[in-house]
Amino acid sequence: MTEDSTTSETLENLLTEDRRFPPGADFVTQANAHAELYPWAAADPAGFWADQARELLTWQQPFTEVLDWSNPPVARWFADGTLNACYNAVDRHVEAGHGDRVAIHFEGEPGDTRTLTYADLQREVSRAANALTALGVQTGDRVAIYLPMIPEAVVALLACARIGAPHSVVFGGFSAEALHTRIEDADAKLVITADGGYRRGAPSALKPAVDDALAKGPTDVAHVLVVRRTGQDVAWTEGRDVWWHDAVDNASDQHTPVWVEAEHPLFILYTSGTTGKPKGIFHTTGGYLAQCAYSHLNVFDLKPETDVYWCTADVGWVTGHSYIVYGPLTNGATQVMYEGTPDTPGRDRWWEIVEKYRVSILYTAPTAIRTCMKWGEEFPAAHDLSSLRVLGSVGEPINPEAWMWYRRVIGGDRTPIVDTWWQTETGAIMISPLPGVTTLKPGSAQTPLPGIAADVVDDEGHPVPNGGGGYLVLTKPWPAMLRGIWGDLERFKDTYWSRFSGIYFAGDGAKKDEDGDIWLLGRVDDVMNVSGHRLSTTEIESALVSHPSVAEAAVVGATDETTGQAVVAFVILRGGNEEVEGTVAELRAHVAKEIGPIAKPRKILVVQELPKTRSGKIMRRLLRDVAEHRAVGDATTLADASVMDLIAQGIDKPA
Ligand code: 6R9
Repeated sequence: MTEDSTTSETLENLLTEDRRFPPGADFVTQANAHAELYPWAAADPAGFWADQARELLTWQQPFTEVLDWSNPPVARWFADGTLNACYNAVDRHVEAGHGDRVAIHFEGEPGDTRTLTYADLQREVSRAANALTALGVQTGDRVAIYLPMIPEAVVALLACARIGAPHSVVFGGFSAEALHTRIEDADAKLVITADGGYRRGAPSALKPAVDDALAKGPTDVAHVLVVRRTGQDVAWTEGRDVWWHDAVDNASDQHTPVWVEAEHPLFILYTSGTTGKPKGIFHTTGGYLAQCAYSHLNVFDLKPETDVYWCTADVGWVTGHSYIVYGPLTNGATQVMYEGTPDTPGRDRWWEIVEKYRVSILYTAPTAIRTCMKWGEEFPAAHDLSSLRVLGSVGEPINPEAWMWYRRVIGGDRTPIVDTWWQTETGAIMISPLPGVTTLKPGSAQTPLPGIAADVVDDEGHPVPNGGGGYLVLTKPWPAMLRGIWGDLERFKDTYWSRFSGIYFAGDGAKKDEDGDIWLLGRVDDVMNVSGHRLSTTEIESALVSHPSVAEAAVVGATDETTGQAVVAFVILRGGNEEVEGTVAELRAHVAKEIGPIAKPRKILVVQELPKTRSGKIMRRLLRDVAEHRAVGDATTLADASVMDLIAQGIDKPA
């Protein structure tokens, strides 16, 4: 199925994984989810989703249509209903008498804290919505958001939703260049940023990247709204830049939400594809919100009155959108939000936070779990983690050993673990065990959620039998599905709907075990997954080639114990190929500047030639063998077979 030679080894390992964890009797009796959801949803998916949307959301005008799939692949869900996402996430909880419930326990990296109740949040989002309107943002206008993990990030997203202005959040780890292309692609009218945020014990600046991004070429941005977080000096453009505390704090805390149609765009979020140009995945309001709320409630077994939920993702990723902002708040949850890194000031910072707030549901990524494994058990062991009752994993396949460690060391051998598979494109969780229902298998996401139809197919698009491997596909539309790629309907069709006719191609390899449970095996395209962040090989290659000293570049994702994959680049330098002192460091910095520090190659090898087929295609499979220190696989289709020997000799030189 894939040209990745590690896949067969992974398959072998997973096939021998036979540990099982049935739900505990105590958990079952109190669980939100129950086994009957599966047959109910399968018998009448549309009716099932309509019930979820009615029960979990408040509609201004109730919908009468459920799904319109008459013009695939663009779905319309609940299309004649109207609602507001911010009203659902905030106001209605206050109206129901829960205004005093804590929405956010904020923990800054330096140790400062803030508590926002739902009533506080309602005042804040109302002020921010009024401020945005006063700055000329209208329903339908796009707003770019480039913020650290501070409460204003949540407020900013919700304020946009409140006035029906789709937000486009750009992760703070992206460069000015990346920010510029995203602002331009979405024609954003306004940017919300901060002077900076705290990371690894020091203030790290954000505003300069916005200034640089806007200096790169004309945009539609009329204003930049700046939150003061660190107090560091910032350059100021009079007339364009506005302090958040001037505009928002002085605005009225009364604001009527703008009711929008269910299919009104809620946000755009850029993600790496197989080409150099990031895709602006866009989501609409009603279906997205319904599936976020439904999945959050059932997958995490949320009890809004008693649970303290914590998702460690950044709002700059889809996990932050769906499982910090829209899912938990729509469900009226109390959550923890943490600004910084897990090892500041010490390697027990997360566990200190769990103990301090009595966190009961923790949602994080395998790369973080593996990092904690490496640091050692003494850090979590120093804290009381007995409040935890559900653990979640997202972003990449979780290997069984990390799963077992997570359960034993963090979950006290007691908590269910939900391994949740989904994507920016799917909007919400698609495949996951249900706690209290599913007998868990370490390393497997197992079962499509009730209401979701997924399968594993072969090259021809035929479902594989149990025990077989192939490509993961989604065979029926789902409420939170992307409605397209911003401004590029053709690319949307090409990327997801042309590989197999009429069904959604996810880009992941998967296998079905003897019980029909699904095991995810990683990407089958040119997308890498580094610490759960999606990066495109092509995008990094074009960044490298944009440097004057690089003639050619090939990038691969090499297996890495901690980060899942690591970026390894092979470059041919211009003019004689003499490796100039400092070139490698300069190239790494260049990639950071072009895309962002997260895309920096771990290793760059200067080579004389790249392995190519006679038709000129770079054989990345062979480069991956080299990067992973394996014997180089079948090289018979190479135009020049000696190339690989030369490259292999260079791999062990320090980068
Ligand atoms: C939510 C998110 C999506 C890609 C996806 C897949 C990988 C995510 C996973 C998983 C195995 C899981 N992925 N969850 N692989 N098991 N539980 O991460 O969205 O950033 O768009 O990445 O991440 O490869 O295709 P996104």
